Amino acid sequence: MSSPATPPQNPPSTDVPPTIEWQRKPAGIDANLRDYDSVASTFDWKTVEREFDWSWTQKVNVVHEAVDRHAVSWRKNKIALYYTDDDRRDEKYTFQDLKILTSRFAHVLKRLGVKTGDRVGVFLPRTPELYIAILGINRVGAIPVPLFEAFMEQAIEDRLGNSEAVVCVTTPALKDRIPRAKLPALHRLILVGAAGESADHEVSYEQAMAQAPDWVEPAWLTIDDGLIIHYTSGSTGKSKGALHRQYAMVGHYQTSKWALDLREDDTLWCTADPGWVTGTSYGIYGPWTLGISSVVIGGRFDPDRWYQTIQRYQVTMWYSAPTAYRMLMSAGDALPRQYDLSSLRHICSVGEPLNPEALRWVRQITGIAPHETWWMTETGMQLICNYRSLDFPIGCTGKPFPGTSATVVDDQGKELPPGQLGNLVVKPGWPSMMKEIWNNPAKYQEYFRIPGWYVSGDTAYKDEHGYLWYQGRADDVIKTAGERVGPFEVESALVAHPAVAEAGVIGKPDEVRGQIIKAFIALRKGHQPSEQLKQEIATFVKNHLAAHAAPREIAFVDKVPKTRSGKIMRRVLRAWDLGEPVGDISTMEE
Ligand code: 6R9
Repeated sequence: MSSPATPPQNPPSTDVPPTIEWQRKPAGIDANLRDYDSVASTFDWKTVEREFDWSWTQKVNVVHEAVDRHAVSWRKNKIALYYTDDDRRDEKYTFQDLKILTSRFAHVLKRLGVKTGDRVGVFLPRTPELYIAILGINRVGAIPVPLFEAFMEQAIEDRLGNSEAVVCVTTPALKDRIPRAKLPALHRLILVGAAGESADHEVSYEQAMAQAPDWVEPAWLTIDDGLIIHYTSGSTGKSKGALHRQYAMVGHYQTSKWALDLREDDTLWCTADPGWVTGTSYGIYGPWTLGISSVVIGGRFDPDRWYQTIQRYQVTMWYSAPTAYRMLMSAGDALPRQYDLSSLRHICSVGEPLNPEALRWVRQITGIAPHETWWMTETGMQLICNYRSLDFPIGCTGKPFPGTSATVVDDQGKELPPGQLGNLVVKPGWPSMMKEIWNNPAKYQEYFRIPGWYVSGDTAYKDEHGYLWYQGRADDVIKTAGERVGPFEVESALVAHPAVAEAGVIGKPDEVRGQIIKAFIALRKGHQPSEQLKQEIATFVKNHLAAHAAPREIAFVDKVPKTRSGKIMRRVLRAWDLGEPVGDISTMEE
């Protein structure tokens, strides 16, 4: 591989180059993780296991650790979840409330015959019912399959079909996107907010919950049993289901403690939707196994509401994504000044690299520098982070979480010296590592193609102080507004449009969204390029796959460049986009 675009940076004490700024830890810091270096050299995950009741009862279920044990402790009346949609709903749920509601929901599932190990789809807007459903599914030992609210029919069919979900929890507004005729395993829908009687094979959530008892004992599992499946995208093929096991809670718990630095009196606002892994690892399992209060807001992104949320709930720990920080930044400096943001004591960022400009801006308006956390759907938990108790060079991704070992290697697995760009890899065996790719052992094996390592698909280098610097993806996976999109899924949706003969999709760099989706399209005979057709094609993808997966830019081309074996040469598309020379195209067809 070539050398990195940005050279590694120098130490803080000597020869600080003008381009690098060190973020100093706050004076008198009292972080949960006090001394990174000494902890990182001695830490043993076994010590964390002791924080869970199952370590001595041998009876495992995340709902016991995240809800039930708090409901019989002094945390019984502590607020677990604050919820508002600023419109119709404004609610609070204690740990005791969650115990009752997730018990009732577990009962509803049991009555429908849902058993340990079954998969249950959760296709809901961000409401309390989404959280209750996920933990209710966990209570019966079944495996939740969250489906992002914006998904359309094709995306739903792929995910519910692959997981062979037996039940799906949804709403009357969303249910038409579930193609039941194509999903033979799916025998019931549970509808939240259905008015009146439900149709055949449909159960009213409200009616069923009203008749259910307040206590259902969790199904007792082992640490290797399923916790959740999150579907995610690769550069080839359809989305794949990363199955996590119950033991992942050990990783969620400890990273919430040391990277998010959560404490008893914190109020966490993790802005991610549980349709994505951040919304469950750090919106459910991490904070609640720790017994922390969490804020959730429904509805669309709106800068005013976001600041309002911090002020109203006195949010102390804010976990969000670079695109959100950049969108707030583009809404201007005057707006945040109208709010009291002084409750904040820690901020973290995830999903894409946080550019120094956005970091500095957040620091300027809140007084706190966002700390990077790097991880993936497949890793289940944060693996490379900046920590409150550690200085860090602005722009770096951070250091490996204690007890894990992320590093940079060449294609043979040899560790590279500082400054050399290579594959970002992790030594397998951290607690939240995915257990399998659902129904696809071959895909799972691909992650371990460099012997001895989990291969992330990202490229990075290490500097001489041990900080890792994310540099990009080694494959064609797109991150747009923090959401991971596989080009193949978008291309498949595009070619389903009657005017499209061939399509190739890339991520194009974008100042706010990190990347946007750009499609190169060759039209079928008889179709003429036009702005109107571009609109029509983009809308088609929006309606079939998801709004965030629709191309924001379309270019019409005579032919989409392919290798002789028919693989789309996205490298050539990227060069076309930048107006750069295409390089070696000797493998191109004709
Ligand atoms: C949690 C999540 C994973 C990919 C990952 C990388 C990118 C995530 C990042 C980051 C730079 C960070 N990514 N965190 N890149 N800095 N702090 O985002 O999971 O949706 O599976 O995406 O996101 O490219 O490989 P997921």
